[in-house]
Amino acid sequence: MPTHPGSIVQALLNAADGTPEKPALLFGGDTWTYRRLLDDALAWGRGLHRWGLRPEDRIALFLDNTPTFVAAYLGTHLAGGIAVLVNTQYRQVELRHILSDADARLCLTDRQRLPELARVERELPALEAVIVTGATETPADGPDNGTPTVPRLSAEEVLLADGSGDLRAPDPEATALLIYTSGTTGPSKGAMLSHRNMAANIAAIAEAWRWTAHDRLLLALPLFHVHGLTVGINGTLLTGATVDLRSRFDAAEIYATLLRGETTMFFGVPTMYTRLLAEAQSHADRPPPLRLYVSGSGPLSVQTFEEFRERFGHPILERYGMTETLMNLSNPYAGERRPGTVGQPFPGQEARIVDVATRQPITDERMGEIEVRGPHVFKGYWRRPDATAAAFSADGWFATGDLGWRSSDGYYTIAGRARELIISGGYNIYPREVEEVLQRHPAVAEAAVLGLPDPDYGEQVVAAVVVRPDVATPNGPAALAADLIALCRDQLASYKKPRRLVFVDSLPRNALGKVQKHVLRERIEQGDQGTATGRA
Ligand code: MCA
Ligand code: AMP
Repeated sequence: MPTHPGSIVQALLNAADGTPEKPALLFGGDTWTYRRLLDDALAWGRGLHRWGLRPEDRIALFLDNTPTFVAAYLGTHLAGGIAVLVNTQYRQVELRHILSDADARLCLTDRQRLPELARVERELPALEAVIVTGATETPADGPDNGTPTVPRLSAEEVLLADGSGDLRAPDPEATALLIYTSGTTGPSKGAMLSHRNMAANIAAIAEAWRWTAHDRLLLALPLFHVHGLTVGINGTLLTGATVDLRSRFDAAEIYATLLRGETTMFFGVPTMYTRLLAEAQSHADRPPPLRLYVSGSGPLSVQTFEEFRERFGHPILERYGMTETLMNLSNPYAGERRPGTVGQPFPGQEARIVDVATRQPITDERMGEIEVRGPHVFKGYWRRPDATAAAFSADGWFATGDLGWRSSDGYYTIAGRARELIISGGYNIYPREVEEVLQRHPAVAEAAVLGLPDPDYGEQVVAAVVVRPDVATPNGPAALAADLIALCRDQLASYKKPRRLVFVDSLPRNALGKVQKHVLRERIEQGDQGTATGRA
């Protein structure tokens, strides 16, 4: 089992001690050496402690990729707190649920996100203050532009607070992160990841991918999900390497950086690779070889793998992870990277395939559900002992909900999902959540949401809607479709909105009354649905 320092904060302390002047983080033309990053993290830790953050208090991080995000994440841990990661696209429905379920006492956000938070703050009794980055003045930014119900603090106020505070590397068993992940039933649940989970997983990854202090990772993944944060940032800090962090993915900008030749590693979701391939078409030059390109968060098609190998001269290393378990399986660094597969367990971690009904292990080449076990697997769901118990077997195997098989030479293939889940550009969308919002509209009798293939995002959200016969829709179906899509955008993260909306007379149901999505899918694909209207 790979050795690890017990927490990412301890890794930072080690790197700042050993190589204080080495660049840890590059962002917007500025450099954070390990010493500077540690100073910033300590300033956040002291400021939060001074404010009154107690061990295990939750602070929501609702902001874009910035050095402030990284320093506040580490500072939260130095102060003993738990960081709650919040996707910056989240809107009312997600924010209300996550911040109230987590009982977050603090939320760190930026000016751009503040109005969305203001819409729900009255419904968050545990929220005591909002820390706003990058702002010195405080205009009226409360609900409806009125007076805020929750006090605003500028980041400067927090950081300049004269705090001393008892800062130290956290207990490895303490919860470090709370990340909300949805299920097919019930509201989304907070997955509790400990410091040890993160440190053990990244040590295994670093060993498998031969990540060293000489690496420079180009990172354009959002930090509010585990791919960007617990692989990209944690790996850099563990190995004492450098990360070139971008606020967002822009194919032209990434391509230009790759051409400069300073990058040694790039991590992305499949959509980023198809966009880099498209970008390559307008360039005569190819980037010099990188040590490693990695893809994950959704299936990488064999076609993209092959095209990338041809044009960039590199077989992308595909790996498989999950919020609850961090990274599970990986194609080999040195051996064959087999397209369409996600490889084998990381060092010190286990995986197996079980029969979906009996939960007993089955033989190679047979399809079942993937289960995993090891130091990387989370502690459980926040305040949901029932859901935690249901997810684990008596001897500690975690059921992933992903279907697949293992080849006789040990490569795992993911073939489907036991739960309803759409993965669009690496973001997860649970149909139920979108269906619930659509059903709130007075003209909707019922709605069913499913994922159909999309050349850019892998899958796209499609909704089938049955209109109530007794409600007039005077402006016609196109206007209603636009209204419904607007409703989803108002309530939910924009990437969850239906890209296509079709009106149907009824939803196909089985004898038990359950919607038969496979039948609906076939009908929509064959185009034999009545009026296919809205597109977004
Ligand atoms: C943005 N939009 C999307 C998506 N992203 N729609 C569908 N699917 C998406 N993934 C919408 C926006 O809401 C917006 O809509 C419009 O597209 C343009 O937004 P823009 O920011 O320009 O988006 P983009 O350039 O198309 O973004 C594509 C992207 C991004 C760069 C691939 O989606 C992304 O960064 N994905 C990475 C997600 C990730 O890190 N996943 C890891 C989760 P409008 O204009 O209408 O508002 S961790 C995980 O899954 C596990 C554990 C693992 O194994 O890693
Ligand atoms: P999340 O709930 O955001 O943690 O997403 C985890 C899910 O993403 C997994 O359960 C898989 O369904 C999917 N996933 C992650 N990596 C891959 C991959 N390489 N291939 C296929 N699916 C993947």
